[in-house]
Amino acid sequence: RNQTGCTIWFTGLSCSGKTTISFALEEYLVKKRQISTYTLDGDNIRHGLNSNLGFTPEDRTENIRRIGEVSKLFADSGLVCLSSFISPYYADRQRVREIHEKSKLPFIEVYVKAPLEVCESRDVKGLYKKARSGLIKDFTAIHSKYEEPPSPEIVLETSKFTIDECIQKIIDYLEQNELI
Ligand code: GGZ
Repeated sequence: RNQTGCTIWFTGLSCSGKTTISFALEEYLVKKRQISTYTLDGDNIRHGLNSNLGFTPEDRTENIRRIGEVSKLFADSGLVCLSSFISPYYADRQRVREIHEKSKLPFIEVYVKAPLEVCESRDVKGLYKKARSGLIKDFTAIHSKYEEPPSPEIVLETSKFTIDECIQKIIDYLEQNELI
């Protein structure tokens, strides 16, 4: 299949479920549909390309700007690029969207939505606890703002639906828009 690439951009709080959903979707696309994907997340970006950036507002903006450019390149290569970052600022996400639109590459913003209380109770890495006790500063939703996307392509409420239901919603969108 001569695949047209796109970027699926997951935004949401720490522990909202971005990585879990993106991995489940990747497994479905690769194994069930033989569609090539590439995942960008904190693990492969914040330790490499963006290892000089922290969590000040300026650094987050630069983090997202670079990731947006890289996502566009992967999408342009024909892959489904799965990018999972808190990406807390509306203007930064809009800029990534514009970068894609300029290159006529589809950009699908997925808001992975869960109440702070739920994210905090999951606390997979214990970072909320550290943020509450002051060991981590500038933590998103504790001392640093998260701007909800006003018009994302897809909203996934991870505290109300299963992972399979969430990825099905993305699959339906991709099929309806002839992206897969
Ligand atoms: C938010 C932080 C912070 C602060 C470290 N604020 O749950 P995680 O651990 O695995 O995901 C979070 C990740 C966020 O990095 P992003 O590149 O996605 O952020 S942004 O889009 O805002 O640039 C969390 C960890 O890094 N982490 N310190 N202060 N998350």
